[in-house]
Amino acid sequence: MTVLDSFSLKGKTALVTGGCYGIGYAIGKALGQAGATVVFNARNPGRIQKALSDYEADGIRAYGYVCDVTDEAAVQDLIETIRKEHGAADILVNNAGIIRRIPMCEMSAKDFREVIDIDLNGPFIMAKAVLPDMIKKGHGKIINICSMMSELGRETVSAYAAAKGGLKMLTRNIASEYGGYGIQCNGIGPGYIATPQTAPLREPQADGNPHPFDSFIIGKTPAKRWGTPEDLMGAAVFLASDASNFVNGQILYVDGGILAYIGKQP
Ligand code: NAP
Ligand code: GCO
Repeated sequence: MTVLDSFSLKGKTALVTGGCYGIGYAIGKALGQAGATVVFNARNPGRIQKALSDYEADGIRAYGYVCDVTDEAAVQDLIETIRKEHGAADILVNNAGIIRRIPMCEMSAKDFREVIDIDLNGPFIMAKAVLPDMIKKGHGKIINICSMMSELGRETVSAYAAAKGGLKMLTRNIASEYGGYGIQCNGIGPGYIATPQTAPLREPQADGNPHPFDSFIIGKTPAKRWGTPEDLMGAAVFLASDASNFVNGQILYVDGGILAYIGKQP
């Protein structure tokens, strides 16, 4: 086997949560291109149908299911369906997530709980559902999509940062608790990526000037650009494949250098 063979996902079943568009779609496409059978879930049936057409157009064999990652019974049904129809998931990518940008003192506990539920409880529920099959098989890959906010705070994203910080530690704990079963759990920490989730931060102003946050991020990123979902594809294939069998509990930041850079003197 050559080192390139170790990146192959042929014969593997990969489950990507929130795999309809954005980062999840790019990761699903990458795992499919590497040979995996791609299964994905989301809440919106119309978006799932659109994504199935997109995967087909991209030459990827994919299967989509309506399932909310916070609904434990629905998740158990999903995992059983995948096991029956495609074989137990070998790879889980916990990608599904939301954000609420509200100053903390104005944020309701309901809003805070909803973000924590989807962004942290959801990955727990999904990982707990796939681990028994991975333990039986003696191998498995769990990839949690973390964030700059796993390491940094900023105004208005208290719930999201708390969730993504927790997700970093959930990643390390799964790695610690199940590494002995041939299972690796790692994270990908994207920088600022151009997707629907960050569209409000990039919309040009009424006078045609760039959004101040757009300019801020480009200034804070050594690469001097926003990332694209495609920038994450290689990291996803690496962490989903045998090439990373001795990598466990790590967060791989794909951020154009933001976390390394203090920023330019004004
Ligand atoms: P996005 O464009 O908002 O897409 C989110 C996806 O998650 C959608 O497919 C959505 O579909 C699904 N989803 C949301 N809640 C769900 C639930 N309860 N159950 C199942 N699916 C659910 O987000 P994105 O920018 O691609 O980000 C994807 C992940 O990367 C998120 O975890 C995000 O926090 C993280 N991230 C993003 C960036 C960035 O700059 N964009 C950077 C770092 C990390 P439905 O609404 O149909 O369910
Ligand atoms: C924000 C952004 C970020 C990105 C991402 C950065 O409002 O600051 O949405 O949180 O989504 O998580 O890594």
